[in-house]
Amino acid sequence: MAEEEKVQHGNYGADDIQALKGLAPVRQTPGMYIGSTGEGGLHHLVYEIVDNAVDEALAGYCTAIDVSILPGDVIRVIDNGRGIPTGINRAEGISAATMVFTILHAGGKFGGGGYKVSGGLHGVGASVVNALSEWLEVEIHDGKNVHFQHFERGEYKEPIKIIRETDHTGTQVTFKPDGEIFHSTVFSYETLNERMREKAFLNAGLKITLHDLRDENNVQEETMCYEGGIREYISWLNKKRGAEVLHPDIIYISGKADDIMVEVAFQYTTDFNSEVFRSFANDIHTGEGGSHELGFKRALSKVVNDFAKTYKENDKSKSKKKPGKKGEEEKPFTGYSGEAIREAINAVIAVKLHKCEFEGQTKGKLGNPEVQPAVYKIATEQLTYYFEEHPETAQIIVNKAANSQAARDAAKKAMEAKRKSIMDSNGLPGKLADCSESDPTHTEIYIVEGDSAGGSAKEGRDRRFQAILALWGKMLNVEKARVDKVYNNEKLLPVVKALGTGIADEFDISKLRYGRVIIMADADVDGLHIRTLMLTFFFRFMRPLIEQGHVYCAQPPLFKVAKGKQVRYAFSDEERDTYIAELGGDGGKVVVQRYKGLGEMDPIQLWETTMNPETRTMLRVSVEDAAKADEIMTILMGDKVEPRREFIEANAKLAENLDI
Ligand code: TTJ
Repeated sequence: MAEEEKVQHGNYGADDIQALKGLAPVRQTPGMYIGSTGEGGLHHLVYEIVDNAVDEALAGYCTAIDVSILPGDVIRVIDNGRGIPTGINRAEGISAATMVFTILHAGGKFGGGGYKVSGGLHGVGASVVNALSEWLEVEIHDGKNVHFQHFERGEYKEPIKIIRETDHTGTQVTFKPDGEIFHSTVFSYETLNERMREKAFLNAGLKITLHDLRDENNVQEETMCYEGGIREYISWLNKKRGAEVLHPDIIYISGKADDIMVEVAFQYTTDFNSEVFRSFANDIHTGEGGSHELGFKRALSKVVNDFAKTYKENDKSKSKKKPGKKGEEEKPFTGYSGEAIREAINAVIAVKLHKCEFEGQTKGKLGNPEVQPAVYKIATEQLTYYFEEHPETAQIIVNKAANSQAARDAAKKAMEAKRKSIMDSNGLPGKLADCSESDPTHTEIYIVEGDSAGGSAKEGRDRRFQAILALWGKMLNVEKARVDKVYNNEKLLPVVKALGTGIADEFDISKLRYGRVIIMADADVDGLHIRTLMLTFFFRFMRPLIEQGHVYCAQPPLFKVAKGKQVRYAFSDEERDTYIAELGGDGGKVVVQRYKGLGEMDPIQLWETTMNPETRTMLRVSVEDAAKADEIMTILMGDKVEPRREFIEANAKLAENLDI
């Protein structure tokens, strides 16, 4: 390979070879470093380079970053910082700049201290971009000379060299993503624009210019610079959403605790029923929230409730002077719920810390536990001060919390009444074909999607101990559902009624009417979708059912392989091929039927293959399985677009079939 070639040329020392070797794994499994080789990964290359320049800005030495998409979808990033150091690194024996582009994780080695945004989410750096580029060129202006180096797929033939003189400082990196690695190498101006704007908001005063120079007849460019930082982000977001504001001032909090830098800006809108939090850690969007969001939410609840309490006390002491009605003893104020307090808020939270830990399915959740108390401390102190200084705004926010709470209490009451009437009627759902036995240690219920499969199951079952519940209608999007919605959903309500346990706080396993709850869905993507929905529902509203091992997935066969009267059912492609060989061994015609759905099986086949306890195989659902389903559901159905996009990119095939 190329590396060995270079050894033969004898141009480099052993150190260089080591450095080159370091990047081979990046090209082998790019997804591990940049998430994917789809559009997300492609654009990630730009962010990775820009982040290095942003770090220089955070260090206080760079004021402007210029990003261009050049013809041929080549990217150029220029900053006006100090320039990457070009001197020889003693440990490695090569230029520090060369190291930045050829050694994994080399970024953090120099210029330590201060906060860094580079090497963030995927923990990679410029070397990864270099490895995944057909070519990359760096020009470093150090105030005297321009240093230049050219790389191809992460490798170099010549060391860094001086090519001319200069009187300014800065770094310029130009690269062309490798078409051998990426599905497409075409950049989206909108995607880059969005991300660069976010960067500009998060780094107040930093000037970022984006140019699209690919088509000289259609040049696009925008300079983004926000002196107000995340405050301006709030007003920009409100404008974009077309949201009206509840109070004129944007509340801004900033400070540093435990070496964590915290900034929060927020404003309430008149968009009730909404709650918008946008959080970032070291400029990385944390779509799943985390410890910084929690810290702020707790602080907000505390301060709003403290003020609400003093307002109430003041009111009381005033009204005491008037003669009060007898028997109208007021209940002590116990505080508004966090949800009520946050209703209609629009908030941006940005923290900067030395080492971020990201968690969750899409690594979109800040894990560092020390961040929560730091944010809480800064936010309670400053919010209290702000409310004292701005009593009109404080009053508006507290009143809004009171109204939100009242609306929620009323909704809850209405829901409670509705739930009572449903549960008291005690009737079983119409679509339930119940079994004759009633001892739950023997009974099982099949939850089947669709009437035709339900029909076959009803006919094929052993009606003594097997009940069938056919589901129909539109499934509720459980992600957005609250408890009250479940009781109103035509698809889930029959399940709740048939199982008899109730849900959520009222779940009572001792009322379970069937020992086994079996989800029977087609072996295709639609079936997968339904299974995911059902498991998510059980996970959220009836978790002990899963924890105690009551939930199963039926395993219907994929193929029927028959020759004359001999029949085999296959549950995988391999099994099918084995049976074809087995039955076809002594000649004769083997017929293979692929089951597209449960409905294609006659009742006897369904009994034999999927429902007969003697012959069937079933998968017992673990809490982990259900949690996985829940996470997938959150991503697919949730409000958060970014994780969904990443998930869809990572599971492009599945998502395509899921039709989302
Ligand atoms: C490191 O500490 C000593 C002074 O220079 C610091 C540094 O590396 N600065 C720096 C890096 N400025 N700009 C970069 C940079 C810019 C781009 C566009 C790409 C890369 C990989 C680094």
